[in-house]
Amino acid sequence: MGCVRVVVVAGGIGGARFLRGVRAAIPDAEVTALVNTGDDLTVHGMRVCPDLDTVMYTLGDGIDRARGWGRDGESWRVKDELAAYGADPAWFGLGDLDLATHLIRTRMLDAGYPLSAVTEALCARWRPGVRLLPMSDDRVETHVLVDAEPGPADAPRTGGGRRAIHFQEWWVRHRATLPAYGFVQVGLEAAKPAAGVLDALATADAILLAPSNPVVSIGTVLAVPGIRDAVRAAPGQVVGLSPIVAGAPVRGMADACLTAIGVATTAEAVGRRYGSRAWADGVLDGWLVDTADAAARVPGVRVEAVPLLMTDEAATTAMARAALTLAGV
Ligand code: FO1
Repeated sequence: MGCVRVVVVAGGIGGARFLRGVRAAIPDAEVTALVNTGDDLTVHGMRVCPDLDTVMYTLGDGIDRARGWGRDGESWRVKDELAAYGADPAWFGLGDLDLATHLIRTRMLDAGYPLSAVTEALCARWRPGVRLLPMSDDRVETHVLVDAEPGPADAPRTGGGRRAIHFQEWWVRHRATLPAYGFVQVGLEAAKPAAGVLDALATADAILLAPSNPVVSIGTVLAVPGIRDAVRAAPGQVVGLSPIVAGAPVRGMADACLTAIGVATTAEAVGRRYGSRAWADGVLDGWLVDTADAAARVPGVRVEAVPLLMTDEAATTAMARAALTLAGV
């Protein structure tokens, strides 16, 4: 048998850290990261792909480890100049070094290159050691349904009703504190899996769902027409890792996202949301939970409990190894 092929479905910061563990756990394998692009947005005329960039910078050792996103050694002079002009949005900060990535990406997209080709070109510099694939070369943007006029909870609701704001505005400007009534992936129906995605899934010896946001990251990737079916039909085992430990997200605000879709913030509820591959629409064969959640049960899915806190690279490598073992690789 040739070298082992592993596909990791991932979002941003948690997914990037997990991918470092996968790369260390199985260094001779061909690892493909299938990355969420629903967080992408256009700011100051440039296309920004937060999850692709977070994975690329993390694996390419260019990430700011404290922030988890953006470049190390970053400066914010252009951001401050834009603010001095009163240029919106002021709430989404682009660092001076990070700007180079968005300028290159925007120029290539404008020249007609698909996002997968742009990502490959950027990775020629960063050399992440895994293949990065956007979930789609088509634009898909996650928007969040919130109250039309957010204000004090007891404020009289005038017309009531709801409006959709871009995920990044909800996440960064409002820190996910606005009650969310659901998510809309704009452009999803017309989106196709990016070049190479279906082939990677069809030839994978194992597919791992990284401990990323199960709603707006993993959920968005699986919602691209054709991807969920390709995962369900894949010859390799499918193993997910819970992003929820002891009832709380390991990082980020996945709990606000789960609440918005009526799913409890528990390892068991998220596993059941993904569902068993033996059942309608389910995708899982195995579900890795933290030792704190060892009582979790997911019908039709093998559940195993191991430490899931990515405290350092050794811990992350160990959990990646556990996931690969559960996937039979
Ligand atoms: N997160 C913030 O909290 N504030 C920001 O100003 C911000 C800017 C930003 C720019 C580029 C980028 O790749 C990521 C950025 N992020 C910022 C993080 C981003 O919102 C998240 O990484 C994901 O979109 C959520 O997983």
